[in-house]
Amino acid sequence: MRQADGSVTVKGDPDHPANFGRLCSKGSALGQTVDLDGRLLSPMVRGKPASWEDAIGEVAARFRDALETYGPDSIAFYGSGQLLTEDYYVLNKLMKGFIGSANIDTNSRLCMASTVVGHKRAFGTDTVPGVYEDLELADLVILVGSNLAWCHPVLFQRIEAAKRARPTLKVVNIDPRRTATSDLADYDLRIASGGDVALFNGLLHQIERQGAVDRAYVAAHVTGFEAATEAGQPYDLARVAAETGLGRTELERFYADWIGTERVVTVFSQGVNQAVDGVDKVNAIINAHLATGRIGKPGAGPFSVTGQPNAMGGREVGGLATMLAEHLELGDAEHRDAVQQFWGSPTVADRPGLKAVDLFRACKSGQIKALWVLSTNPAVSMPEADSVADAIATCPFVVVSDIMANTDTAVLADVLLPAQGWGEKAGTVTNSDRTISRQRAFLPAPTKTRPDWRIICDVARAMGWEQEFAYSAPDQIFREHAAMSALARDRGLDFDITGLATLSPNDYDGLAPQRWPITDAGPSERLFSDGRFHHPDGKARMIALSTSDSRARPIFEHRLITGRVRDHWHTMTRTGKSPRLGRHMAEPYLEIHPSDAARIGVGPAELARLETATGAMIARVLVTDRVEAGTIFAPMHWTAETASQGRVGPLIEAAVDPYSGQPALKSSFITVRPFQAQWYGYALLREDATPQTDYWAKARIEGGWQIELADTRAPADWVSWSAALFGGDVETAIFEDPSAKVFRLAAIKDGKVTGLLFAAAQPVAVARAHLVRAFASSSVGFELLAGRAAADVPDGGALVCSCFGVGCNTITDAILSKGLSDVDAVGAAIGAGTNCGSCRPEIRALLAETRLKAVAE
Ligand SMILES: Nc1nc2c(c(=O)[nH]1)N[C@H]1C(S)=C(S)[C@@H](COP(=O)(O)OP(=O)(O)OC[C@H]3O[C@@H](n4cnc5c(=O)[nH]c(N)nc54)[C@H](O)[C@@H]3O)O[C@H]1N2
Ligand SMILES: Nc1nc2c(c(=O)[nH]1)N[C@H]1C(S)=C(S)[C@@H](COP(=O)(O)OP(=O)(O)OC[C@H]3O[C@@H](n4cnc5c(=O)[nH]c(N)nc54)[C@H](O)[C@@H]3O)O[C@H]1N2
Ligand SMILES: [Mo]
Repeated sequence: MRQADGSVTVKGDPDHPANFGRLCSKGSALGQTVDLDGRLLSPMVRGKPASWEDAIGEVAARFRDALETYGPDSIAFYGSGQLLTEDYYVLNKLMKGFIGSANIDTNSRLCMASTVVGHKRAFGTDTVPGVYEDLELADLVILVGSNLAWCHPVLFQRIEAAKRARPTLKVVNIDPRRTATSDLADYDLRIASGGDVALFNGLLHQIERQGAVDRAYVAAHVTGFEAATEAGQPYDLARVAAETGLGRTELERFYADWIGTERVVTVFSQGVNQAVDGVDKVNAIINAHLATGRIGKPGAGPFSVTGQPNAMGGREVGGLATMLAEHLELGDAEHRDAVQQFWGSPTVADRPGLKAVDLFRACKSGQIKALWVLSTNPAVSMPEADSVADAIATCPFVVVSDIMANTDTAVLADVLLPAQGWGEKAGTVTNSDRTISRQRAFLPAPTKTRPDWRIICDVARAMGWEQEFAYSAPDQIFREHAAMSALARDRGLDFDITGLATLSPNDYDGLAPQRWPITDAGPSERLFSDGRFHHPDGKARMIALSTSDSRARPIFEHRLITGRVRDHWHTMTRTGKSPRLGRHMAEPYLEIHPSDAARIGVGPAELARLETATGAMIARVLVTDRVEAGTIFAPMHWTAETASQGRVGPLIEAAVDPYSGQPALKSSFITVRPFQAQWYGYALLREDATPQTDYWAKARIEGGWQIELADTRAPADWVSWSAALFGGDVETAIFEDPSAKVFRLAAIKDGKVTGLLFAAAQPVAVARAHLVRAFASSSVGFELLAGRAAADVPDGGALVCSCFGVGCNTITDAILSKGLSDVDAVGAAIGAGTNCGSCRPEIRALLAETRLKAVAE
């Protein structure tokens, strides 16, 4: 909702079947991320603003030129699960049907590709059998490589509520780390990174040994049972324990729970997909469900949860180099003919195109002459990200469609095309349980921006395909897509939304969320309840699996796991704009076990340098037993825009799963060394600035920026150094307090404090939450240089609840003063944790800590 003052407030839709009106912290802060700051507001050609006509003309001419001179495979598109289905549909149509190559891949290759292949191996189609209600109907929910509390907070809360209502609902969390999700779990299995195939092969072995196979189901609906169980034979407890690092008792308990519970849902995401054996992990999980017939039933089944808003929609329209639209097969000549006829296109790609990692390698080797990147930031999110950035810089012609002007990828482009963002454009998305939802425009779009589908059609038309891309609104594209799904239906596949092929523009606008298949008989529920799958014999396949880690462990001594934090979204191009969201985690960090930290010689809040053969990173040290010794965790979010060396992508060798081509983003080998800082600093600024220090990381705050700093050399002269940071024409006031060993400097302009710097030989200890809050007021004075709150001013402490801006001190005070005993009571008293709920695990930890302290005192 736009307010009278132009700001935006965001509320959930209480009637939506997936979230019933709940939003995550990022959704709730959307109002802070949709302003025009940093937006790309005009087409740009080689750094200069250009008209749409010129920009589109340039793109079409260069693509045509590449096509005619070097052939279709000299062009590549790299898209995103954050495009809408309509955008994706026309992008795929343009590449596969008109340019005639399948060189269109997307960030879904980094996200869902292993699940797609695993599903197809098992079911014959890429189908998520379950529905979200299954998580509530289950008696046992297994989470494998899924930090649901932070990454799918709304689903997390649905399970949490179900467990509250029915405490016998058991949850097991399988992750090498202890995460916020552990909070919900009856127990964790702290599996060794990469141990999942062994664990689930072991489960299959136990299922067979303990007589838990559903023989009738297997006989009627499954092939490959014998081979799969034979491959599972060697995985007795001893072998599984050796490969997973788990104890025998833990394993026995898990196997007994799984085997003994008919209604079991196994949820999985990136801890499974992003591995060299990601597809095998997916099939290892599905094998266990097939052997016991626990699939397609209420509260039972394997359940892949996707990440991006439209990762599923992208799969439906064929937005990967390895598939055709509507779940049809690129490798099947009859499918290709049907597609070509439907589109009335001159050609159709007849072999798979380049998958993400190879696509950027082909940019570097010179095969790709023209590249279009849409709605994704590969210079940050790809493995070997330095080399990917080089490849993009080297490619002769690069177009980037984005909503932001200065992403790490956008700065490498020849042409920038300004897209309309969420809230400005309209279309549809599909979520993890096959529910298609409408996204509606409710914000005025900046005048020179266009929706992605339109930009793509503009280019297609300018390349000469006028008629075939003559859409004037997204509903026209959607109807074509829905009609095209008849091709899949007629070939025995389950993707069928023909029931939506004749929607009027009005019906499309008012389309209520619904799950496919959607035939004339209406939408459907759970799939595979009849035991019929989509291989030619109608049966599902179990896959014979084994394990071997053939990768030699190099000299690098730590295993690096990467992933997400609660309040940031990927490369932060939007969440980085929100002061509220930046406060939970304000800089790149690594989690390291106390024994490793001691051995390497890095202490809490110091900095460390992470290194591999492909790149390096500097990050803040968080000493914690949330990770095992030998394992490091670092988040994926920081970019060259937000930190000096905070990108984790460059460290990651681009090893891929052989079937899916998905990179192993969760297990690299690295070295960790102390970063030898001469000094550390913390600065608050009114204006953005980029310091010349080895380490800096900046985050938005109300009324300015905060920057963490460190360098291997101290400036010769602090005053001129600071003046440069704070913008030249300022006066500086210095407060030296030798006893505190902190150097304090204030920058003053027109009698107002415009910047503060705290510097010290050790990591700077000042009350950041207090400073940030106080700095928001334009009338701040020198008292801030104290670095902490005055005795009579409450210091809320580090931010816990982003939605309502509640800090840890406020929560602890409320717990003590009001005698609060659980998370709901805290919510009722001060609101914290009652919106998105993703901070509930942290509030619970504060409750436990406060209680412990109270007992000790
Ligand atoms: N806050 C937030 N939420 C998000 C996103 C975001 O950027 N920010 N992104 C969205 C997207 S696109 C996605 S794909 C999802 C991802 O959602 P998740 O998959 O839940 O997120 P990750 O943090 O990438 O990884 C999950 C867990 O896998 C564990 N793991 C690592 N290696 C292994 C292993 O070998 N075995 C097992 N069993 N576990 C392992 C990690 O320790 C980590 O806790 O999140 C979505 N939601
Ligand atoms: N190390 C490591 N790397 C990872 C992962 C990991 O776990 N670890 N996870 C991987 C996964 S699962 C994913 S999904 C990827 C995500 O990685 P990316 O897709 O690279 O990250 P985003 O920041 O989501 O990039 C989206 C871009 O689209 C822009 N944008 C937003 N809305 C629109 C729009 O409407 N139109 C257009 N044209 N642009 C828009 C944003 O400004 C931003 O630049 O990262 C992958 N990389
Ligand atoms: Mo993702």
